[in-house]
Amino acid sequence: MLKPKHLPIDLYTADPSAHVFNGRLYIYPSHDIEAGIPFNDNGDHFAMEDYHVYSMDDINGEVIDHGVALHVDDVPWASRQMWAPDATEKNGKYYFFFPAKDKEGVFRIGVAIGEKPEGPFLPEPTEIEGSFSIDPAIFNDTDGEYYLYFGGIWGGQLQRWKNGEYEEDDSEPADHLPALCPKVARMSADLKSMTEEPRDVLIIDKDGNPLTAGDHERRFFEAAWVHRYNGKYYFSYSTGNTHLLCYAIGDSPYGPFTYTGTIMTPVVGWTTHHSICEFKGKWYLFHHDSKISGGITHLRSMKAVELTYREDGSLVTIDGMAE
Ligand code: FUB
Repeated sequence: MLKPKHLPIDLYTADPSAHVFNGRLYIYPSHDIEAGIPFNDNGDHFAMEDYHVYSMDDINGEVIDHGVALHVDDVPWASRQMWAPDATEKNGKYYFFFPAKDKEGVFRIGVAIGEKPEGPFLPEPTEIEGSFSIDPAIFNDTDGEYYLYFGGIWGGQLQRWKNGEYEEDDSEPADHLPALCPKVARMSADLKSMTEEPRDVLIIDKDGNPLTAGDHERRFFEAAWVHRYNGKYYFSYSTGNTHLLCYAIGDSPYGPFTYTGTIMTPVVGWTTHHSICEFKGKWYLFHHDSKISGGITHLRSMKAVELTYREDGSLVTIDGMAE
């Protein structure tokens, strides 16, 4: 599979986070719906209400839809906009991390726990204390520690936290200043809380300088993901308004990460969001585009494509429009 392929499913799905549990591939996407809300830069038209989990025993095999794993109505603290989720396993339990707006319209991150990888998941009564913004990605390191990455600018509200607390000020740093950083925190043993104040995930250029806010082709926008390859940590993300999936490489889950290149060029649709996962000895990029809906930006469909590493650990760039 060297060109991106849509996964054969009925619903509109996006932001696919893929993991292998018990030898089977599980995908945790957003479930896109048409809620009739006009497009705006805040992303209000992404008005998702629930999550389905998918699984497959082979990358070209049948994709099972396991039905609704969590609905916004079952989350006591959440009001709307169930955006990009992720999941992990610990000691035979499954932990589903998801963002949603709270009753005040502020994005927070919650966790819901289940006995099976496909859910259903029972949400904790409150959001993860100290969490904010969107796009949680939970990374299980080889030493048994778990790290939560999150953040997204514009509609994801990361810029509203630039002074350490929530402010209704959407201004971003001036173009020549360091870009806003995604966040990371080590999780507690029960995976229900962060053990520390979220830290900045610093993305630097080859000279060691932080990427600047004006560097829209390379700076972080949303869709954090971390995977390990040959002992290195790969931090990958979307550049948002320039529609690229990029990656940066580091020696620690905390970073800093050195910007390395583009994983995928723009797809059909405004957003691009992905995960990277090894399955049966091959590496895959899971992502989405809006081709099937005819370009409707909030009605997206998940795709998968095999990734190729070069000997130096860099990734071959994939053409997001190829099929
Ligand atoms: O799916 C809603 C939002 O769109 C996600 O949280 C972002 O990463 C973007 O894909």
